[in-house]
Amino acid sequence: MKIQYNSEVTDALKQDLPIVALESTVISHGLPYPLNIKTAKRMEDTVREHGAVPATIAVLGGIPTVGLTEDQLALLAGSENTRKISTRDLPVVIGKEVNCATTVATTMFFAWKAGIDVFATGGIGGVHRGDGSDVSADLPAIAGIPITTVCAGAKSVLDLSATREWLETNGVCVVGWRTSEFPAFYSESSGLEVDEKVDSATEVARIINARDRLGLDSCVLLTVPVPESDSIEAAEIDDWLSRALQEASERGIKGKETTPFLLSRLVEFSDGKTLDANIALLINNAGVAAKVAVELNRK
Ligand code: PSU
Ligand code: MN
Repeated sequence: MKIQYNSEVTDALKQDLPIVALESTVISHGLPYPLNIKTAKRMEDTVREHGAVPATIAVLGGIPTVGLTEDQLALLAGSENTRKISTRDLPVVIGKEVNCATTVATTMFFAWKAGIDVFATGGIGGVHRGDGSDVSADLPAIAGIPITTVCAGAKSVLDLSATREWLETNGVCVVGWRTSEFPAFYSESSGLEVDEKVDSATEVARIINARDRLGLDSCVLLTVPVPESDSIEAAEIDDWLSRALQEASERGIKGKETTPFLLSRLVEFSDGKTLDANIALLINNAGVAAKVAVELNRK
């Protein structure tokens, strides 16, 4: 498969520098313009400040692209009709000259193909509330692609206990960054547990190296709570969320529209509080991912 790289990532791969993959659906569908481009750049800068190289991933003109130029990033952030692609879309869109934003599932796939071990996102997809048959393709990707994904747990709009259960059944090692609780995206706590609490990047690297020695195919899911100052109480979110879910069902929102719709309604209902939390956790996750990438790269 042909992958194109920007010059920063080309050099990093050649020199075997630590690299952190970043996704693009959060830019095109997760955050409003122009905060999306600002956040994408801040995530990249945060990775650099921690000593690693950022590789934001998308599909441009049908070509998987690992590491975007400034112009490519601006194009994705500013355009209304970028397609959000998950695993099932890959055979259709590759080879077609379309611009696509990659979700957790597809970003993981291209990161792995490019030999990048660490990936940072906001919150993973999971089992939806109400319709338990709506399960994000992020979950099987997490169970089947052996990299490390850094996230703030699964998005609060989901059925978190069903999502947590899915990860357990499918053998995904869920690690908590300085927490014993599975974070709930906008909230630090969910009442659910992680498999192991870790306090340092060294500890995480040991777990990742052991996964590799075991030859396991699953991702190590490193969950990092949203920074305390931006964390929102679960009870507060529940109220906004029931209104958003009600609206989604009245308006017949389905499939891949569901998550972006719910997230944007929550921003309105919360007067921007969920947006601040989302941005804070994205930047924070990028920093933790870079620390892990640097540690893994130490040989
Ligand atoms: N993290 C965020 N905001 C987002 C996403 C992650 O902070 O919008 C995106 C990711 O790309 C994830 C997707 O893969 O939401 C899940 O979409 P769905 O529930 O339709 O599978
Ligand atoms: Mn879905």
